[in-house]
Amino acid sequence: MAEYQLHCFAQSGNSYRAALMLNLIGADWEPVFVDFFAAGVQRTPEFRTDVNEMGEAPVLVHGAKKLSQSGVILTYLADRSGKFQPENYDEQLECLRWLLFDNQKLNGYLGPYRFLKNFAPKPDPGGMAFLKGRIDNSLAILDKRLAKAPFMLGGRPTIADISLVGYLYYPAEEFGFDIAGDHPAIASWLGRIKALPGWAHPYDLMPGHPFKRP
Ligand SMILES: N[C@@H](CCC(=O)N[C@@H](CS)C(=O)NCC(=O)O)C(=O)O
Repeated sequence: MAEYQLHCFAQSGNSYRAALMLNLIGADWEPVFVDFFAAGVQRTPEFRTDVNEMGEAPVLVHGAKKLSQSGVILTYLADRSGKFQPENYDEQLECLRWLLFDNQKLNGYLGPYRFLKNFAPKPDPGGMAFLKGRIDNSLAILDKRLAKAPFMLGGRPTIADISLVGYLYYPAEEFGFDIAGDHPAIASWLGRIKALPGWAHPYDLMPGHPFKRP
């Protein structure tokens, strides 16, 4: 058995943050498929009792430890490996600031938008327009920040970057707009992260691709 198990599925950008981090630090890990679409495993009482009371992927298992929330998983793996860590207290706070922004305002909207567009039967146009407005605003904030420095905290990548790329490598047609094409600083940054040893696309890293409609 590998040292780490990650409960995840290919379409989940939230899970991708953790899977990518495991790969970038060269961890010995294996995925555990969460059958999110066909079986809705994450909503079963068994999953909530045995895996994650919050009913979400990702979940990282490391021996007796079970961690959910990608920001917590990233922090744990950075602390253990000494890689992609914020370096001092000010950086820790700055990192946390971007993790929270990402979870609420960027991938927190981008994930549901892409889910509704691709996997839900009939998305409500008003709801989609609301989400798109929020996404555009957050992407502009990110693009402006990345125009100033190669990575979120400056000259080297940290878990803030690994969190923020959560949904950004999925194909443009899944969103119906081209994030990299419309945001030059984001595009260059995505290229820099893609060049890190161990980078892999979410569809190559986690089980469940291609998506089969249940
Ligand atoms: N803030 C959480 C978000 C996790 C999340 O929302 N995961 C989705 C899959 S991408 C999920 O499991 N949702 C549960 C459901 O819709 O039933 C994190 O970063 O880990």
